[in-house]
Amino acid sequence: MLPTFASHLDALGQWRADTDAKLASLARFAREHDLLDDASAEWFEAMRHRLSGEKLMVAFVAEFSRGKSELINAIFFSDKGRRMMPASAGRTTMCPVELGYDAEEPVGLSLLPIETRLEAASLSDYRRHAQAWHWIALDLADPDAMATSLGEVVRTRRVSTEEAARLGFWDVSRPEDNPPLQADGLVEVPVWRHARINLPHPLLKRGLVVLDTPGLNAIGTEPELTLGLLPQAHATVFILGADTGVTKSDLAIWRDHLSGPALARYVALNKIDTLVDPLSTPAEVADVIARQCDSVAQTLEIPAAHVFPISARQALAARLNGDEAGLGASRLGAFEQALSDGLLPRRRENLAEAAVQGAQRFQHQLGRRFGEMRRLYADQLLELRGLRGKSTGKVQLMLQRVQAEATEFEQCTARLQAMRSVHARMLKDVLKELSSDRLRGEVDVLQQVLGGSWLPLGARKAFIELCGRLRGLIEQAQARNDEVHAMLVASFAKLNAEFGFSLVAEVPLDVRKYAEDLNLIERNYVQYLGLSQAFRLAQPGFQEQFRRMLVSRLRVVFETVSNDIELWNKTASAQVDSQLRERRRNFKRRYESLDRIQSASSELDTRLQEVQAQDERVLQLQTRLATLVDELTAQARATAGLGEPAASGFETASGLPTEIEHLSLDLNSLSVSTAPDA
Ligand SMILES: Nc1nc2c(ncn2[C@@H]2O[C@H](COP(=O)(O)OP(=O)(O)OP(=O)(O)O)[C@@H](O)[C@H]2O)c(=O)[nH]1
Ligand SMILES: [Mg+2]
Repeated sequence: MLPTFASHLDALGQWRADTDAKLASLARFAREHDLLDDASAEWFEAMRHRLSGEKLMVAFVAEFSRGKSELINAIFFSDKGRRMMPASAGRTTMCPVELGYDAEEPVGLSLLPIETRLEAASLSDYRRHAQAWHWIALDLADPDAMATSLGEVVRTRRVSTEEAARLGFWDVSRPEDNPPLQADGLVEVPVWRHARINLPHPLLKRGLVVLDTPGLNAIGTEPELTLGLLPQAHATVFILGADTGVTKSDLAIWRDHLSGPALARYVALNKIDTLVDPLSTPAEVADVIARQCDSVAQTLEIPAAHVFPISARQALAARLNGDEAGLGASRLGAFEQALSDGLLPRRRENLAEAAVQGAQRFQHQLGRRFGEMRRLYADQLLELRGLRGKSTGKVQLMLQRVQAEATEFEQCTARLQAMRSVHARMLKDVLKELSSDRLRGEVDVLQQVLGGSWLPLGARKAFIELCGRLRGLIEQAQARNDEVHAMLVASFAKLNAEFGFSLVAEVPLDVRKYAEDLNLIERNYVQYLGLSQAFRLAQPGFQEQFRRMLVSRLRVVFETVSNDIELWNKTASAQVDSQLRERRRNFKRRYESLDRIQSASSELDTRLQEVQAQDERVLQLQTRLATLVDELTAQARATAGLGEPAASGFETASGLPTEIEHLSLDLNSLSVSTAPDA
């Protein structure tokens, strides 16, 4: 019984490997024929890294005991022959649990002690400090032992209310959210702050990262989860219980954490097995389920088709027992299908378009270069043919002419030098305002304005102002890069006219689109600052965490902008370098040809043939390049087994087509331990 989501993710993984192989052939071809400039090499590497390493994060979010962990078991772990994640009555997941696979790290469970909350460092800081984590090896051959180890994620410890308060689990001003006080005056708090499971599960190996969360409305929720992890998930699954319907706290979680427009949201109405009533016919039960879905949809203000009735427990049991009928009754299939359709094709499409567009840009760039080479060969052929039947004196004259031309041409070097230094200076100006120092400075201004008192209203206003200033920085970078573009257009025109170059300025770069990423961060944080939970910002430790987290998220955006700008500018100067090299090579070749012809007139035909052969070789390269790019395009756009992107179905980030792509950058750095420093 092949789980649907699993098999689709597998198909996507295969597609990624195949597409990467095509990209690798293209890169190899370019390198072997000395056609790969630095900027293109960088692009190939980054694209291949994305294809092989990009993560897809699905977060499961809900109030306590709605069945998040059980659903994860049913979708991802039914092959283990038993329940892996603790999900039975009274076994509450106490910390966010991230399941993923990183081949560089050993298989096991890493646990970050809750006491680290007393330090200012953020979760992303800790990701880079292996020694801060408690590590437990997992024995893949022993599912029972593994399940026991995974039981760590529900472990609690009893502490005094003072300590609970320091750790962020107790607040006298919000008694309704506090954990129950026990007879001895102690309260239970989680032992761990965060858990990471590194497991070579086929799906996780394919780049899936699953995030299981503890009930979110609890007082102890990490801001990092709300602000760092959830907004970066490619999809969130919000789970409700058919036995409870939409409770007040379900609704609060939905509004506070899931109403952002950026996430692909899935709503599962779990535990439909509890609606089975021996006194009703199956049709009557189905009707009750349908009516409950309608009412959920109304309350959450989403279309009824977006609510999926399921029974996670029934699905898990059915998969463990190979019970087709039970699996059918659990209705998990339809939900998994929707999850695959809504998520994976879009994922593939984003990657495919990035790969195809990049390859086509590369082809175009080389096409120009090939054109230039062929133009020079044509000139040379003309020159050589003109020598037929001419005296050695004439050849001598020609030699002198080539020499004179070469000398004249070399005058361009001073001009190129001047252009390069102007370009470098302008580029430095563009990048200056995007540095992480500048960014940190801006965030510090926010802190100064607030002066330690992060009252929700003030914080919100100051934060919105900060985002405004940051958007200004991107706008300014855009304007300055436009100036670079104008400078290049003008300089290229002059160089082409005076020195016979055929330089073409790239199409202007657009970094304005990244302001959309800032908007997204702004929306998430503003939402958080407006939350009832913002009271937590009053605690000094959290403030520092908040700041670091903010800086690290903003930095991903700014680094993406800087990288784009650098790559664009590198591509522009690479063109100049390659044409300069080609021209010099050409002078040398012409000179050598004439020189040989001068000493033996029989050489003329040989030289003509040589130049012709060189020209043919360029043609062959061009054909080969076109074939490789076509093959890559065909592979990248092949949808066999992967399905088309869901037409509408979900509220995905369709309004912001580049968003998922950019976000995945942070995801990458999140799930391997190289998250940016704050
Ligand atoms: N009847 C029924 N019970 C279910 C179903 N799914 C989960 N449960 C039960 O509901 C309880 C809570 O499930 P969990 O998966 O632990 O819930 P959770 O959302 O992870 O809860 P927390 O970790 O506390 O946030 C457990 O006893 C499950 O066995 C279901 O489809 N039907
Ligand atoms: Mg759980």
